Amino acid sequence: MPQPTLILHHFDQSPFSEKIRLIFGYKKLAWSSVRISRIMPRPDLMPMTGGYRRTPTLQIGADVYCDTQIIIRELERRFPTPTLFAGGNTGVPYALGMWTDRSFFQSTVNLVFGFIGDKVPREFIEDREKLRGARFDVAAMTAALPQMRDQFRAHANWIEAQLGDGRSWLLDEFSLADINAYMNVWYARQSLSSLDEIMAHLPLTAAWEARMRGIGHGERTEMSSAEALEIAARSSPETPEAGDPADPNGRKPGDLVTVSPDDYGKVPVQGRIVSLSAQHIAIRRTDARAGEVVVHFPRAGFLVVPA
Ligand SMILES: N[C@@H](CCC(=O)N[C@@H](CS)C(=O)NCC(=O)O)C(=O)O
Repeated sequence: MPQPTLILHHFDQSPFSEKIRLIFGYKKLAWSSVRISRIMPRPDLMPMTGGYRRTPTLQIGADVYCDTQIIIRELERRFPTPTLFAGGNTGVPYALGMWTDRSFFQSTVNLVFGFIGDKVPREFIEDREKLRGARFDVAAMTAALPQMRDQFRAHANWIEAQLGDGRSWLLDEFSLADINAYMNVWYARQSLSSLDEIMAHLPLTAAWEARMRGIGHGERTEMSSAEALEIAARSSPETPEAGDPADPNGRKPGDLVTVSPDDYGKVPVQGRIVSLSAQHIAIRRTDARAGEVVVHFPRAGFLVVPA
């Protein structure tokens, strides 16, 4: 079977997108890149996601995957070799995402924007204030720069400690744990000319960073957002209906629900459940421009509410 067209809606500076680009590299996949704007609006993407606005989103035909956790799950399901979960490490790499994507990431964001300071464009600040529902106070981040350096170093030092016995990767073999943790170092590297001052004291992490960079991004081709939307409109979702007899709330296919992130970018997306489990929920919705789509979300970090 030919590989389905994997369409990543992303922007080049996005650290969460870098995770997925690296997985394309590791799994040697060809993919289509739709470059979206760093700030809203994204008029060709919202018809597909139903309002979910965080970056990246993976589209396969009329199936749309929101959040890196569910994108990774789907890529591993479709392309299991080489695996991201070697040596029986099937739970911990995901669980580590709650460290790398939340507290470690927050320290990195504060460090990066504190460093960039008053060069951050006004429109970007306003956009991220809407995203977070809170002030994006660059002046406060700049004032807290010494503390943020400490925080970033403390998190990065856990990578250094883990590599301390001479291993190449965080677990026994290369895994999602490396991708998740690396995102933060990659992000700091893009924006922080002074990162080397911190990394000079983390030599194992610096060598690991170089190994990670060497993985590459697979085979990338550019696609327009209009073409991606057109692909969704002329495709049918391929997600089969599947209930979860163990669902603790008795949710089932056909139920009308909203799904939203529990931390930021909390836009509720409404649809009818197609498939669900402890780790995923897929909902069907119809849009005038995208047609019928199925939108997929993770469960950890997302709230499902009857609509
Ligand atoms: N938990 C999400 C977080 C994604 C995230 O925060 N992405 C950033 C960009 S790297 C974002 O959405 N920024 C706001 C935006 O792009 O609208 C995931 O794993 O995909």
